[in-house]
Amino acid sequence: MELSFRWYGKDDPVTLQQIKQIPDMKHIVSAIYDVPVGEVWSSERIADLKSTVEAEGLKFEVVESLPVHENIKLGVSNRDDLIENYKTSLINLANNGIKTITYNFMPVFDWTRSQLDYELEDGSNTLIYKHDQIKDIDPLTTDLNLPGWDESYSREEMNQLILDYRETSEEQLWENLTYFLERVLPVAIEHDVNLAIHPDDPPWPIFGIPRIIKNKESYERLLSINNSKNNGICFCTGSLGSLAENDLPAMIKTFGNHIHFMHMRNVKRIGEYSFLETGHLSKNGSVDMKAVVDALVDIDFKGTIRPDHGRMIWGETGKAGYGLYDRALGATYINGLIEGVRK
Ligand code: CS2
Ligand code: MN
Repeated sequence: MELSFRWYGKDDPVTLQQIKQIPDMKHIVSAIYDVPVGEVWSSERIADLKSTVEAEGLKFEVVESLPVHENIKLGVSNRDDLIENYKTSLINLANNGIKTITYNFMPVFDWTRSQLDYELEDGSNTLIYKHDQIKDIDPLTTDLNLPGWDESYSREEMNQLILDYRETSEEQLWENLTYFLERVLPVAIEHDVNLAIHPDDPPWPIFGIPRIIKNKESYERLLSINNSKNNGICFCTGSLGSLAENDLPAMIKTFGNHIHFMHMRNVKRIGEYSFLETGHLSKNGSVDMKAVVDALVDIDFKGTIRPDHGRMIWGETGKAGYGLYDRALGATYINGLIEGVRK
């Protein structure tokens, strides 16, 4: 298992030069952010990103994320064309040495929080999700915008999407994911690229919209679509850990060779369907991070790990959850756990 760091490209206030100074940092995880969702990532653009990363002595083998267009998730109109484009991007990525492609099947909203700068006792700021606050928000009338969400939709388009998803059942969403995987996976297998689905965050329905990648049963169903190791998982301890029923080490052992990418972060559950993001240490939150690493060593995990969201500390400003300092501390903590568990 090797350590990686998410980098948002040349506009990211965190630089590759800073990232490579984190002890034992080996990979950059990134994406092409200025190609609209649904269009093809050209081989030239991928090669360009790769050489930028490699010029700093880092590897680029994991993409996060190659986004799935809403029409594929909704299963409407031009989904076949969009799936063709997805396959072309996948082949272009494979030809450039990419081994793992992260994606998610979250309707409209990627990760969702009620506040991005909640102040912890030590004065740091963090992301928090309080269900009673989210419940009171009507996304049709409130201007919601969180980092990580696709900003290209107009208000009208967004509202239409929300209404369409409210008409979509969980079952329908599963059928649409199945339809997508049945077409994309053969190409992934042929080019030996791993797909890695990120769990829904939070792993329960929000705004009256279904969410399907939440727990052990979700992964069982995912693998029942196709049991090839290329039908893979991006295992996010923070997303999955916000649901108390999820026994993370047991899930890692069960789904072992399907896990290609680990997101390591801790969350503290603060009542039903509510949590805040803490520092990475086990003692800071509800996730036993050491037990997670134990399980990874146990399955002889060969994939890539990254520290996931960090708090904003030491006065750092920037993209909430994606500053340098706390994620670097997280990386170092993960290194320590791996060394300790292995010895
Ligand atoms: C989030 C997401 O937990 C996370 O990693 O920051 O943005 C996630 O990276 C994407 O949903 C993966 O597709
Ligand atoms: Mn994650």
